[in-house]
Amino acid sequence: MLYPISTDSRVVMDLSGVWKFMIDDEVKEVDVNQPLPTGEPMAVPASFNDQAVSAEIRQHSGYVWYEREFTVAKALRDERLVLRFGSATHEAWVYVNGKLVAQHKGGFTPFEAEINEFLVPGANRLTVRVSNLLDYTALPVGNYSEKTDENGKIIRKVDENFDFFNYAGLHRPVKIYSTPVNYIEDITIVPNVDLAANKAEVQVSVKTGGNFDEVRVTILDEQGITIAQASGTDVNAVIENVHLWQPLNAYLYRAKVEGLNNGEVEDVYEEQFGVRKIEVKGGKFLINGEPFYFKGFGKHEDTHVRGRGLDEVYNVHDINLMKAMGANSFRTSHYPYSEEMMRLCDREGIVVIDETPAVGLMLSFTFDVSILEKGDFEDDTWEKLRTAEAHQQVIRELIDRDKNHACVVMWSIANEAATYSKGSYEYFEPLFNLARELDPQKRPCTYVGIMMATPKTDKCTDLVDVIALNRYYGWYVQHGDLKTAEEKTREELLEWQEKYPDKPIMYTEYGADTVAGFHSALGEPFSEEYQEDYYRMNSKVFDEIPNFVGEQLWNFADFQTKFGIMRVQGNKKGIFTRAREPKMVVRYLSERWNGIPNLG
Ligand code: BDP
Repeated sequence: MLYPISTDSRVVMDLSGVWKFMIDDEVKEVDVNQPLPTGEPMAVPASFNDQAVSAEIRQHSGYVWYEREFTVAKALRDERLVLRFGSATHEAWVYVNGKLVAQHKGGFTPFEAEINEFLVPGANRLTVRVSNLLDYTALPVGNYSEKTDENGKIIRKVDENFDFFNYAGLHRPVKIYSTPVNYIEDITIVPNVDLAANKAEVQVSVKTGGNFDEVRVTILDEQGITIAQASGTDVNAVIENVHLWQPLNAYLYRAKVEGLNNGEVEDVYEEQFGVRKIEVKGGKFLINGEPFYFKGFGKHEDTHVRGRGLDEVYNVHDINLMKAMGANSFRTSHYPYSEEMMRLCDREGIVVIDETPAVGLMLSFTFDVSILEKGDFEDDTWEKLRTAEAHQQVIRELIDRDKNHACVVMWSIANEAATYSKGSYEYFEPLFNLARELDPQKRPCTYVGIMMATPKTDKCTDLVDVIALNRYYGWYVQHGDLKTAEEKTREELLEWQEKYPDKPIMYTEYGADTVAGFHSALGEPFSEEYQEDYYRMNSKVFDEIPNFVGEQLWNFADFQTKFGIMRVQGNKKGIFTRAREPKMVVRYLSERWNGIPNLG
């Protein structure tokens, strides 16, 4: 799916701004043919939860309504008009002038609908019903329950089966874009690099809607100079003396795609792309033929008041903080991030592990690995969960959306699923096959493994290209005892290395909750001293493991979670506060990371 941009043939209208909002009390039926009976303002894009100063809105589980008006200028009304949502979390029903035009489930991927036939001259009413419900069929996985109160009102409840607040609403821009009636529908770009010859063959495939006599593809460099041109919906363009996209040193070409009739250009779209080669070989993760070392983070889309809504100021700032620290990468834990962030990472040379919203696929839990090793552990996760269909859908939608991004070097199919349980291999094998089949660039695939999934207990490691581990030695286990934690860390990493000598190993999470400003002469847990000692201990062990290809810590910044006895206004494992103030450990990590080359 193409990102909406303005070109010589396309216009984009942004519907960001203040909409009307109300909670659906499910008592009185909402009539979509009438304006919503509410005056409550709600800014879009953003989560609805923290904007209103209302516990009822913040904690609401169920349905909410959004509404605004828009007008399409007369000059555009003969064009094809598409209403597009960057995302609606987690399910949306979209009405234009009372008619249902789109419905979409899955809170982190875009969807769109042609709306010409529903429009009237002057003001049009756009009404959206959004559900934030999650259950065992949805991703992320929520524990859902409902009851009826004494007035016959349904009270729904979603208990997050994951460790981040269930922010919801219209999180990403809502836009209307125009195209001519004959239009470019999709573009797929696959660069094949010949490193020795310093050239690339770029396959560009174009999907069109309507009819064109001719489709023309022009490859332009960063200066806008034409490098190659060819006609057809499947072209192969050769770039000699290719300028590679490198980590932290991005170079972006453009594929200008034109659809022509009778020699006239009707539609034009420009897709940026980087040329780079990703390989996993001999226990190394190679970018452009050189071993790459991941330095960076697991993150969240999470800021004050906006919640999970797009915030480009924070996106730019976060990437600048990363660069200042010598970091080069992050994982989109635990859901696809905004398209705007992906485009920024392409531009800035930030390397991204692109994760699906498959989190919470684990219905029972033990930190006692010995029970798992003995085979005594009974777990019916894979019998109870009904997420396979949603999982296939998010893989399809994520790869469809992000397939051309140079920044994406690997797909993460899930975070901390019960890959130690009976039935997990059968669940994941078809999903890995699907991702590998769908990705035109054939990127490596992984899932991010939970602590109890060890070299002895994990049943799915054969499926992954890279062993990605979330480990909390010294925090959730051996809490406060970094000496034993160090031994455990070393022991496990060596075991992985020995069992899978050809697979690269990386940490995708490790961290310690740290209250900013809390200090301890004895380096006690929760203090800034402990956080630093914890990271120093881990670094020491990483440097001993030959196939260790990267460290992405948990978390970039403190973030909001549901209420819980282990959470103090959220998760405090950030190395920055939620406001992006550095904790003490940032100095140590900056020094370390600035001293480790990205490649080589
Ligand atoms: C891991 C999860 C992550 C949590 C983190 C933690 O992947 O979402 O926030 O642990 O507990 O289990 O801090």
